Amino acid sequence: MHLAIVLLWTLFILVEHDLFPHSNSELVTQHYLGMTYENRPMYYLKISQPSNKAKKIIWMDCGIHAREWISPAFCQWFVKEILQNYKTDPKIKSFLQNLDIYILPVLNIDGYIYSWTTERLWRKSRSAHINGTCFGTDLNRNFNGSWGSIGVSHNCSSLIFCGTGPESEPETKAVARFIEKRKSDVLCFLTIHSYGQYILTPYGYKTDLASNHQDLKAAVALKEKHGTNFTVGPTSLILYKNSGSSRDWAHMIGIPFSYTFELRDKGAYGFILPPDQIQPTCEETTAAVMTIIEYVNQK
Ligand code: ING
Ligand code: ZN
Repeated sequence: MHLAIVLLWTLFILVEHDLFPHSNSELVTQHYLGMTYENRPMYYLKISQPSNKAKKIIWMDCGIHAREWISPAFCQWFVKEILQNYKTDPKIKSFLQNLDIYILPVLNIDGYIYSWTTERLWRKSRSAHINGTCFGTDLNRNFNGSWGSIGVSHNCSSLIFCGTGPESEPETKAVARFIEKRKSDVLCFLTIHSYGQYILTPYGYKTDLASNHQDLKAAVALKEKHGTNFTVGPTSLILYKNSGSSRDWAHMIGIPFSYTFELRDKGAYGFILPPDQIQPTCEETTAAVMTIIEYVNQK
């Protein structure tokens, strides 16, 4: 139940500092994105400083995989950090003049709830297939980027089942439709997973490098916090190939910067990250994401 602790604590901090969206409506607003398979509404948070200037968009989603509990915890932590510091931190102040940040705290809500109530290590969504004999699509294999070609399964009992077609799942479709509509304004697409301690760049489905591949200062900023080592590189070269990931898809439709984070740890505890690592993980990841935002803002 350790995530309950951090969630309650985050709520507590929000209340204590009077940081709930309603009281920060000049900075954070909540918007409807779509419905999950089990008919739960998906909401994203828009962090935006009012201005007449046209702004670019940073997208960040957490919790596309149910069991990766540190990921949704991080998205919430990140919003808290912005709210606590945007009035005083010159770096945040400055990038909020050019950028809006859109955050989806839990993409796979059905799977996330299932991992709390029924099966801690559930990964996929909860859609029913073949007359309800098997459940769940790997939403990070369901995007329309070389869909179904490599590093996937077409068998719905597999952990990496890619669905019955590109964007066959409502959660995938909701995110894809939203990004497509704004794609000329989206500067950077971030998607947060665990575990492994990587920052992964496109592509996953082929070994070609993204046109803008470069070493990121983000891993340096991350390590400065608590000494944690992260490896940076293209998925297909440093891990294994996969297709239909949101990161590849985002870059393929023309979004200049697209990264997958794999947060702590490297396998000692894996998905069951101990409570005492929640805060340091959120702190170091905040440093890395802030560095990426500054970097893409200067490009
Ligand atoms: N990893 C991601 C996954 O969808 C990934 C990203 C893809 C890593 C391919 C390595 C290779 O599998 C996790 N942990 O979900
Ligand atoms: Zn994952």
